[in-house]
Amino acid sequence: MNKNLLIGALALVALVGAGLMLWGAKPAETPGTATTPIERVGQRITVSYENNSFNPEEVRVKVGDTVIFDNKGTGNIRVSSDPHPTHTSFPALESEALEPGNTYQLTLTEPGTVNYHDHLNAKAKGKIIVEQ
Ligand SMILES: [Cu+2]
Repeated sequence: MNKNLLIGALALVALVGAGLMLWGAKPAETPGTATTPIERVGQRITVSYENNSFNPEEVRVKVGDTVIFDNKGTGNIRVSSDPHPTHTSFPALESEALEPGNTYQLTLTEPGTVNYHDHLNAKAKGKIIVEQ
């Protein structure tokens, strides 16, 4: 008799315990505290060409970022990788002739350093440092 009572009591405790666990497993609803993972999406970095030079001359970007060359000068430019005039160090960086007001953009997909110049004014130089 006492033994049956004890078993019954234990079963009740177990049931209540399971019920509490289920209750506790319900997600707490706290509006406004939801967090979204912060992901660094591709940034867009602008390099202006003005007064016969690139500004800034050196930019540091991450893989996946896009560099936009903006011709704010008064004549055409052509952005090409070094060395002048063969442009063999980074062939992906090679614009058409850009008239004033036009832009050329390039997305960097690998870490490394890209040296470039204005092919129509090869003294104007610049550098893109791409980090992982
Ligand atoms: Cu050149």
